[in-house]
Amino acid sequence: MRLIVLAAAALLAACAPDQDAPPAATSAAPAASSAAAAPAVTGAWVRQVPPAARMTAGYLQITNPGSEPLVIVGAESPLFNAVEVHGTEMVDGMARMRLQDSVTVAPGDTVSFEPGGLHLMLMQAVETIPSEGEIPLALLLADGSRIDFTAPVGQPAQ
Ligand SMILES: [Cu+2]
Repeated sequence: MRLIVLAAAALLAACAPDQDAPPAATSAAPAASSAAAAPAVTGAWVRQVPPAARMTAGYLQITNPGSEPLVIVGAESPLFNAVEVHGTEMVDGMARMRLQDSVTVAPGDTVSFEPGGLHLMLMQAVETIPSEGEIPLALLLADGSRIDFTAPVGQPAQ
């Protein structure tokens, strides 16, 4: 398991400077062929909302370094009783959000959850949604595994 973690860290070193992989690992070329390389969430954030709000949205990028499609079938957070994966589509000139049964990340691909597109809909907040700090989240995968991560509360980049 340690080897797999190091392989993923090497692949993602460019966007995850806090990984503790030794510098030599960046030259580990065979890592790309590892079928079990761990998927990685980067750039996650949750939209800051007024104290009375009971829902908000989460955004992230997810990279699939493996050789099999990565299928996201849901998400969850201990701070929300309901979390859904939503897409956004234009209907008669209006942006409508739509529940996604699944989102597939092809091998070697990165999928972005971003304002105006895919997002995690965080609903039924258990308590007041924090206006700062980090929100714990998890992506649930079709194979029964999960990817845990935290997302800082903030505003979209200008
Ligand atoms: Cu939504």
